Amino acid sequence: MACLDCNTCSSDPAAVQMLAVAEANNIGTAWSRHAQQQPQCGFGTTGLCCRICLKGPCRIDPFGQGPQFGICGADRDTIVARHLVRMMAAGAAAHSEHGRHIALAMLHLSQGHLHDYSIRDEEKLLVVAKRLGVATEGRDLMTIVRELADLTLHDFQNQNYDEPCHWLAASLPAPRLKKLGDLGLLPHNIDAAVAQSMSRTHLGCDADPTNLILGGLRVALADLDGEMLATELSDALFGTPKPIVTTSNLGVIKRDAVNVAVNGHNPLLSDIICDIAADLNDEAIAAGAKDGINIIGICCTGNEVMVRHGIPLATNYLSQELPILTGALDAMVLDVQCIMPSLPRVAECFHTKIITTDKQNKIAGATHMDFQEAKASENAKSIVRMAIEAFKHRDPRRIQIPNITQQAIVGFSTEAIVAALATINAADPLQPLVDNIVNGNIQGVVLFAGCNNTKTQQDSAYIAIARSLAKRNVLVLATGCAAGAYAKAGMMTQDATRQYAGEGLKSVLTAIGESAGLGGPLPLVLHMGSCVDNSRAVALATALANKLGVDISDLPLVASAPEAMTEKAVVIGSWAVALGIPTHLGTVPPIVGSDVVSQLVTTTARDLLGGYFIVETDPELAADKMFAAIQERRDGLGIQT
Ligand code: XCC
Repeated sequence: MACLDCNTCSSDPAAVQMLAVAEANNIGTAWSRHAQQQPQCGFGTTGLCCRICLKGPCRIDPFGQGPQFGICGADRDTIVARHLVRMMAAGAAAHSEHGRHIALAMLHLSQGHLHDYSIRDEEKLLVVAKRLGVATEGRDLMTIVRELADLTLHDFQNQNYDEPCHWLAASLPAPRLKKLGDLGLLPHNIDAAVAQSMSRTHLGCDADPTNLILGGLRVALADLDGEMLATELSDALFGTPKPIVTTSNLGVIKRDAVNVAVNGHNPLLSDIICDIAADLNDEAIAAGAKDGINIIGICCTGNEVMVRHGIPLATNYLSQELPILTGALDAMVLDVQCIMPSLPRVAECFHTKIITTDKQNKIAGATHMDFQEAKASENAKSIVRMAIEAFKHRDPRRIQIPNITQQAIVGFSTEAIVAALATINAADPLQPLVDNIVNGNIQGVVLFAGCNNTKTQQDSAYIAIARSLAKRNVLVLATGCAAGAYAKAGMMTQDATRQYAGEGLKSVLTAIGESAGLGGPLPLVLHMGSCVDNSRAVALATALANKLGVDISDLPLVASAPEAMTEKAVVIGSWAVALGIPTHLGTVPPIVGSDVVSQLVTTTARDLLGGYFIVETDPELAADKMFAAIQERRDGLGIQT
C-alpha cells in the first residue's frame, strides 16, 4: 500500500480514522489507488489525448514542439471539444436513464402493475401535471398519472426537432427559453440529444469546436430535462422533502443493529427498503441485533432517503469503502452510478454482503439480486434478510466504529423553502427573499453541487468556500456529495448558522427559522437533495426570476463544484452555464489543452448566455471570484447595498 498521510486525504475525521484502519490492514482505498496512479498522464489531463478511433491514441504536444494533429487530421481544439461533448453525453445518459426508470414506474403504476408504490404526494402530482398541461379537474388520479407519464416519456421519443422537451419548456423562464431557442440549444428528445452527441463526435464528423460545444450545451439541457422529471416524479411517488432532523457521518453505524447501507442514486428500491425495514426488526433481534435494522445512506441514494425520510447519511462518494472497514456494516445495496467496483474486494476482508440490484450495473464479486418494481417489497425483504444472515458472521473483534456523528437538518426542497417563507408572507412568499436580497442582508445565492475528487483533500474546499461566502451573507444551497460534505461537517445545523453566517444572513435565517417553527435559525447550508435535485435550485431560481420579471442570468446566483469529478458533474456545470449562471470548478477539466475551447466555455459563453465557467483550485480565491460575480449581478439589477 502506498503510504499516505490520512489527514491530507480527507478533512472528515471519521474518514481519517478509517483510513488508518485500511493502512494497518493493507486494504486498498480510492486514496491509495490515487497515490499509485501518480504521476497522471499530462496528455489526458489537458484533454490532448484522442482515443476516438483505433488508429490512436493520438497525442498533441501541448508545447507546440511535437505533433499538432492526430492521424486523421484533428487538431487540439477538435480533440478537446469532441471529448468534452462525449463526457456531457455520458452524464446526460446517466441522469436521464434514472429519470426514465422513474417515469416508467409511474406508467406501470397507472396501469395497475405495481402494488408496492403509490402517489404519496398528490398535491405535487397535480401541480406538475397542471404545469405540463395535463388536465386535472375532476379526473381520476391514475388517469392523470398515466398522461403525465406518457408526456414525460414523449421527451425520450419525440421526433419533431422543433418541439422542445416538455419539462424544459414548462419549467424555465420565458426569456431564457427564448435565448436558448434562438441559439438552437433546446433539445427535442433526450435520447436523440445523447445519440447525436455520440454521432457528431465520431471520427470524421463535426470538427468545428464552436459547433461541437453548442451541440454539447444542447445535450446538457437534455440532461436538465432528465433531472427535472426525475426529481418531480420522485416527489410525487415518494413525497416532497420537508425539513427533518437527522444525523450524518460514520458514527451512524450501530454496533447492535443489522446495518444496511443503500448506495447509488435511484430511490425506487431504497425507498421500499426504508418502508419494510421495520417489518423485519423482530428477525434482526432474533439474530442477536438488539437494535433491529438500521438503514443508512451513502452518496445520492443516501441523499434521496435522507431528505425524504430522515435516514442518516453515513458518507459521500469518496469514502464509500470506509463503512465496510468498521466491521459492522452487514450489507451494502447498490443501484446505479458512482459506485466503486472495488467494494466487493474490500468486503472480502469482512463479512459485508455487497448486493447489486440493477441488471445493467453488476460488479464481479458482488451478489446480484435482480430488482423488479413489480416485486419491490419481496425483493427488499430478501435483501434485508441477506443482511440479517451476514450479521451472524460478524467478527466482533474487528468492529471499530468512529464515534463521530453530526446533526443535520435537511429536506429543503423548493416547496419547503417557499413554505418556510410563506410563514412570513403567506400572500407572496418570495417577497421576503427579494426584500432581503435588495436590502443586502442576503447578497446572493450559491449552489454547491458535485462530487469528491482525490485530487483535493476530501470535503475541505466545500467547507472553506461555504464559510467564506456565508460570512459575506451569501445564502448556501447544496446537493449531492456537496450536501454530504456539509452534513458530515456539521454545517447543516443551527449552530453553524450562529457561528459562520454574516450578520445579515444570520438575521434572515433566524427570522425564517423561527417563524417556520424550527425554534431557531435555518441551518447554514440548505440540503436540497441528490444530484438530480439540482433541478430544485433551477426551480427556485426560475421562481425568483419570474417574480422579478428578469432572466436567470440577471440573478445574483452562482454555482460551485469544488471537487467536480464525474461526467454527470461536467454536464450539470454545462447546463448551469447555459442557464446563465457563473459556475466554479475546483478541479481543472480536461480542456486546458485547447485555448479555443477554454475561451468558448468562458468568454464566448458569457457573451452568448451570461453564464461561464470559473476554474479556480484555491478555495479562498474561488470564494472571492464567486462573490465578485454576485456583486456584478447585483450591480446589473441596480442594487447598491
Ligand atoms: Fe458526484 Fe453528484 Fe456521484 Fe456524488 S453521487 S460523486 S456524481 S455528486 Ni450524485
